Amino acid sequence: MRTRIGILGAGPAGLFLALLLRRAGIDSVVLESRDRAAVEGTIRAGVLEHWVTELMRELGLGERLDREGHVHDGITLQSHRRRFHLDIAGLTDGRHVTVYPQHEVLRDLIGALLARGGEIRFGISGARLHGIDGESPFITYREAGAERESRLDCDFIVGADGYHGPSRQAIPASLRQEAHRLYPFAWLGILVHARQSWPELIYASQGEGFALLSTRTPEIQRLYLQCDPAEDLTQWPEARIWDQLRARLATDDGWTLDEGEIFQKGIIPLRSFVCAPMQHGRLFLAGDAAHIVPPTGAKGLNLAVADALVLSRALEAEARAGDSGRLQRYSETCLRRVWKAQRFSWFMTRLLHRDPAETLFDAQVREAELALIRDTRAAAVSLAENYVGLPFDAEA
Ligand code: RFL
Ligand code: PHB
Repeated sequence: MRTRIGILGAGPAGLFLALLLRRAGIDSVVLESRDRAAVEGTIRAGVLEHWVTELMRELGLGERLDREGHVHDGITLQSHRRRFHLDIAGLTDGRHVTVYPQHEVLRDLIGALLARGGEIRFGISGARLHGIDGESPFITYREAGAERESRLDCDFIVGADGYHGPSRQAIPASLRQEAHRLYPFAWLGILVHARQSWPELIYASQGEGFALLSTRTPEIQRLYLQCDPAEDLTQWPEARIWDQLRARLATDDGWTLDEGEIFQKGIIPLRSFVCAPMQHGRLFLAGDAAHIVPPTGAKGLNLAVADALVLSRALEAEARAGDSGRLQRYSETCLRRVWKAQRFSWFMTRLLHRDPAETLFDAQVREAELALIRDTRAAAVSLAENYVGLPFDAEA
């Protein structure tokens, strides 16, 4: 089989890219190891930056988003049993974020791509990248249930296969620089059948640490709490989860948390990671394959879309006018945004979590930082602009 762009991975990065290329009349094939139901059913991110929702509408993906997505003009921050509202729209000329789950975005993308004649091979295995240093790269893999290997020849390969995928390793280790940070805490995330307890997301830092109250639908809520990364779910019976959530979200004004049946739970490690460069020869990495942020800033999915947009523009310039300048600058262009998102995600994580080794001094500085955001316009604007999504560089 032959195509212009071979894309490994049908996550947000790979699918946004494939749809953007389709709009530009550039053929691609997406190879995905999981089946379609698994891709469309995995619970992950929830918050879309303002420009991502605009891009979705521009791509004809606005209908369900506008019907089922929840627009949030602000977020609530909490510590010492007191809450304050950060007026994101007021601080950013009317921009907002939308809570619309990642798996719904993926359902919309897959539906649109297939309806427009795009090609996705689900359930493939054993993908290997070849010839990225030369003119004729290709991917070998096995179709679901097939005995013989298949081969996808292409002009360029895009590694959009997430943090654990094989693409990044195809860049020689001697040419790859990897920056890591691990955190001494993880998140326990649950999905609950309950009504919304508060009109916006609450980021709380109280008692034994961080808690986040988010939503999915009017009947389903998403909550997270900081836990020890060495713990597993057996150490978190439901009573302990609710005790901790109640304690970390408690206020003095009579507010109560709407509780309900927990129907999904998991523990998520927190890490920061950047691989540079994000390209080598005819291979381009996009999304989590090249960078991971801790979820506190809600940036991971949005960064994956940003990479896809930059790469689609670069591939279009190359296809239309033979101009490969943007492709050559792809990594440099993306990494400028990536590092700003890394800084913000690290800042939010440090601000809101209790490090087990935290001293009284560290705790007081965190408290002062929160007070600064509450009381100072400059600090509030900085948080709001980063949370809602930074503008793109002109050249991107
Ligand atoms: P993905 O989504 O991991 O997709 C990669 C795809 O590649 C496939 N794959 C392979 N296919 C073929 N052959 C192989 N060898 C393959 N190996 C892997 C995988 O099956 C998969 O389908 O990466 P992508 O596209 O870069 O997208 C990244 C985002 O998914 C991720 O950054 C976000 O989910 C992070 N994140 C959040 N981001 C936000 O912007 N806002 C949020 O509110 C937010 N909340 C979150 C999050 C991530 C979380 N978890 C679970 C890590 C909340 C959580 C709890
Ligand atoms: C979510 O709703 O899953 C969510 C919201 C905000 C975050 C991370 C995750 O920062």
